[in-house]
This record gives sequence, structure tokens and C-alpha cells, in this order.
Amino acid sequence: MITIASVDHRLHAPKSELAFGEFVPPYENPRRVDSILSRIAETKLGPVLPPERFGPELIRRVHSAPLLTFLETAWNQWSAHFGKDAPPALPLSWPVGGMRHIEPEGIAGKFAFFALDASTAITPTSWAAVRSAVDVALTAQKRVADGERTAFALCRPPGHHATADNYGGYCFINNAAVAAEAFRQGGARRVAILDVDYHHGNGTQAIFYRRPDVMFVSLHGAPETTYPYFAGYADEAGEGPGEGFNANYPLRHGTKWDAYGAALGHAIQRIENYGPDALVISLGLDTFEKDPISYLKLRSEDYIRIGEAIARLRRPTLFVMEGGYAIEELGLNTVNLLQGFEA
Ligand code: SP5
Ligand code: ZN
Repeated sequence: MITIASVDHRLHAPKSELAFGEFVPPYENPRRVDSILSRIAETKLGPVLPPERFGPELIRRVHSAPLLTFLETAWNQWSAHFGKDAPPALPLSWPVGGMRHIEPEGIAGKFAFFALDASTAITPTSWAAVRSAVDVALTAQKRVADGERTAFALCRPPGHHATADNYGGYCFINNAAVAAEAFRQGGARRVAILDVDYHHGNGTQAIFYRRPDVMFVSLHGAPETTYPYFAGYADEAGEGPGEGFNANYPLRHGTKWDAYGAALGHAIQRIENYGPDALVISLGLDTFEKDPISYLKLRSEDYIRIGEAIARLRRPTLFVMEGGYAIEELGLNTVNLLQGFEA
């Protein structure tokens, strides 16, 4: 299997993350990619190639102009206000129900307007890393659109929490959504996105919620107890023309392979019935038993079975990296899944 990866992901490496009221070393950090690349080399999974540069057209089909302008200029505006040595930029308030959703002029207000949480810092060079992750996704997508059975987009930072208008959950641009849109623009009539990250892909779901041409199917920790809390319930089925093309499989804390495998079987059947021309996998490995921020209990060998189950769909398949924070085993688990697919 071909992997697309960029060295520019290192440009996004905040010094700290706000978690439960204190600053901790970021869970989402460059060592994640190192772990995966070293396992790819060790197992001779296949070549690792750099991305091509893509223009902003496909990104603009998925995200609003105000969000993109904000992400591109946020650090400059923040540092103009708080100085070049300002700490990584974070929001401190939000426009909740009953308030006005109008973009403020001041930079602190803009952070409040565009961020969906306070865990996702922006540094001087974050935007360059974010753009490289999209290039990684689109380069891998192109290979699959051009006839390869599969490719692995080793994106960092991840993307599935980013909506059309908001960033957060370590995500800025929704790499998987942009890739799905690329398949559509390239002539695929139906695209399915299967999201196996531990966290619900609220961004991807929202982007395609009213569309029948891109089905979103997700297995994730139940929103009653799990970030991002406000999406991911089983009754979220899509809306308007998109009704019937969204499927959520929320799972309780402690879920092991038996219940996970059963839910995955149902999810795969939904996609089989849909009959997509292309499949995008939002590939999170934070369902692992030793993940430091998650509560599912999958074991390393279970990822081989997930890969095998995805392969049974027999569709052109693009893997797009999302979460996974047990860094020591991240490479093993990721490559297990990819090898399960190829077996
Ligand atoms: C792409 C992805 O996996 N994003 C995950 C975003 C998680 N956001 C914060 C969740 C809360 C983390 N709390 C740390 C718990 C330590 N025991
Ligand atoms: Zn996750």
C-alpha cells in the first residue's frame, strides 16, 4: 500500500493542551506520525511519498470563506494584539443558545466564534501544517481515483471534528470531507465515509447531513459520556434530501471486540446496501485499550479484523488518518488495520 506523508506536519506542534483545567503536553503531537512511519518501514508496507500541492478550490467547497480567512490569519491577528511571544491562541468564551451568531471584529471574539472547544491551539506555523494535511489527503485521493485499489493519507493534524464553519478537537480542515468531495468532483456518484475514530466525526456528519450523495457512517463512544458530546446519537439519520444517509453506532465505555465487531458488521452492511463508487475511511486508532483519552477496549489484533471487514466491501478505498494517542502502539495498530485490508 502506498502512503502519502508530508514533513510539514511538524509545523503544527503546540507546547501544551488545555485538558481538565490544566495545561498538559499535547496528546496530538508529531511523534504520532513518527510511530506510524517507523512501523510502515519495519513491515515494508509500501512506499512513502510526499504530497503534491493542490489549490484551495476543493477546500472551499467544504468550508466557509470566513472560517478559512480566520484560520489563515488567526495567528497574525492574535500576535498583533498579544505579542510575537504570545502563547498558543485559544478561545475563552462561546456563542451559546440565545446569543447572536455574528462574527466579531476583535480577535479574541473571533476565536470564540470559530472554535468548537479550547483544546486546539493555533501557533505561528499551524496553517502551513493544516494545508499540507489537505495536500496529503488529496494526493492519496487522486491515486485511488486514478485506479489504485487503496492509498493511505497520513494526515496530521486530523480533520473529522472540523465543520463547514468551526475548527476544534485537534482539527482545522476536514481532510476526509475534502477527499470525499474530490471523489464526487471526479465523477463518483456515491461516496461513503466510514469513521472508526473513537470520537464521533461531528464535522463530517454536519457537512454531509443534508446530502444523499455522501453517506456518513460512524462507530464511536456514546455522546452521553464522550467528546464531542453534542452529536453522535443513534437517531441522527440525516435531514431533507440526506435523510437515511447518515448512520451512528454509539458504543458504551469498555466496549470490546465482541460488541464492536457486531456494530461494525451493521455499519458495513449499511454501506454495502448504499453501493458507493468510493469509500473514505476516517481512520482513528483511539479505540485502543491503552489510549490515554478514550474508553473503548480494542486490542492490537482487533485492528486486523477491522481492515478485513472493510476490504469485504470491495470498493476503491482511501484511508485518511484521524486520531490515536497511544503513541507506542499507534504504528502497530495502524499498520495492522492496513495489512488486514490488504490480506
Ligand atoms: C481527532 C481526535 O481524535 N480528536 C479528539 C479530540 C479530543 N478532545 C479532548 C477530549 C478530552 C481529553 N481529556 C483527557 C483525558 C485524560 N484522562
Ligand atoms: Zn478521536
